[in-house]
Parts: sequence; C-alpha cells; structure tokens
Amino acid sequence: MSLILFGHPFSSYTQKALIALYADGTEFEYRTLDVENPGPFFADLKRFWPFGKFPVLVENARAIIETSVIIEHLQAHHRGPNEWIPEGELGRRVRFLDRFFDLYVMNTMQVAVANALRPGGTADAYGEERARERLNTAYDWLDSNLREPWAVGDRFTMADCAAAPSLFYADWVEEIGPKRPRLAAYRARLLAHPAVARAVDGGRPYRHYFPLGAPDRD
Ligand SMILES: N[C@@H](CCC(=O)N[C@@H](CS)C(=O)NCC(=O)O)C(=O)O
Repeated sequence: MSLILFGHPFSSYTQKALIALYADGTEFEYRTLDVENPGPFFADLKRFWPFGKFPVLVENARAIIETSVIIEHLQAHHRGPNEWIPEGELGRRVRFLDRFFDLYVMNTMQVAVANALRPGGTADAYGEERARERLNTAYDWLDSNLREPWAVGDRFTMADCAAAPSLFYADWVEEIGPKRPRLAAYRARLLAHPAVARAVDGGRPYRHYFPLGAPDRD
C-alpha cells in the first residue's frame, strides 16, 4: 500500500500535507511538480484532478483531494503518533480552525500573491486592499482566540498543519507585527516544530518564486 504525493515544496498547501506526513514519519513517494517546466508529473496530476491543483495524495490509484481530507485519510488509514482530528468538541474546534486558516488566512494571503502575478494592467487593487483588511481582521481574531502552545491547546493537530504555512506566508504579505504578540509567538513556535521546519526548509531553494519579494524574516 504505497502513498504518492503530488506537490511542490514551496506551495503552502503542499506544506500543510507534508507537515502531517513528516510529523507521523509516514513513508510516501514525493512527486515534485516542476512549475516552470510542467512535465509528465503535471499530466499525471491532471489525470487525477483536472483542476491541476495540488497537493493530491494517491493511494492504490485512488486520488485523495483537498488537504483537510488528505490529513483525515492519513489519520484513518496510516495512523501515526499524532491524532490530527480528535473526537468530540475538541475535534470540532480543530475543524473550525482548519477552515479558518485555509479560508481566512491562506486563501486571503493568496489574493495579494495572485494579484502580483497577473498580466500588466489587470491587477485588482481594490480586491487586494480588501484582502489585506481581512488578513488584519483574521490576525486580531487569532491573537485573542488561539490557545497555547498549539491552536487548540496541548495537542498538535490538523489546525496547526494549516496554521503553519498560512501564517508563514501571510506574514510576508501583511506583517503580523508587535501588535499581536500571541499570534507572533505562535508563528515562531510553529516554525520551530521539527515537521514544520522540515517542510519550510524544503521550500527555501524556491524562495525567489514569491512574487512580492521574499522578506528576510522567516
Ligand atoms: N483547497 C485546496 C487548495 C489547493 C491549492 O490551491 N493549491 C495551490 C498551491 S498552494 C495550487 O494548486 N495552485 C495552482 C493553481 O491554482 O493552479 C487544498 O486544501 O488542497
């Protein structure tokens, strides 16, 4: 029963799935997509998922799509030391925060990134301004509502897998800054987690891909 992951080391959503795989020590074959020279791996990926979005996990020729579902699949079929989505109320909080990081931080951060990549004259300044406002609202909310040391308290869960790449990159788009000391400390704790550090380090050689210019802070 072999697992194949299609993804790219600099991709925030790929990193979310990698963190779960690395933290559990789960073996998998990593098919790194070459985003500059789309080759056979891209064609394979599109056969599994015509949208061409990644990561996609493949097991026994079946594609598992969407990072939250990938992590749920890993917990169900390749259980490791971490319980990514606990039972009951805590699990519901994990799911909520996982949605929060994906929808209110990761995707919102990507608006500014996508805007910078648009062909000349088509940039949406109003849309980007709104996205930056939403990021600031998300930061303020997180600063007041996160537990410690991890998003839901003592356990490192799927919410933290989603939080790590979203906060890592969002801070490059719109700095979290000293006004949110709890959120800034959480981001630093995440980046020091061995599985997160490994996923982020894998993306370092591609840092120049970041269209807004990669800041020197981590
Ligand atoms: N909701 C998806 C998001 C996947 C996603 O947007 N991935 C980005 C890379 S970080 C992507 O595929 N971008 C290329 C594209 O949109 O064509 C998930 O959780 O897996």
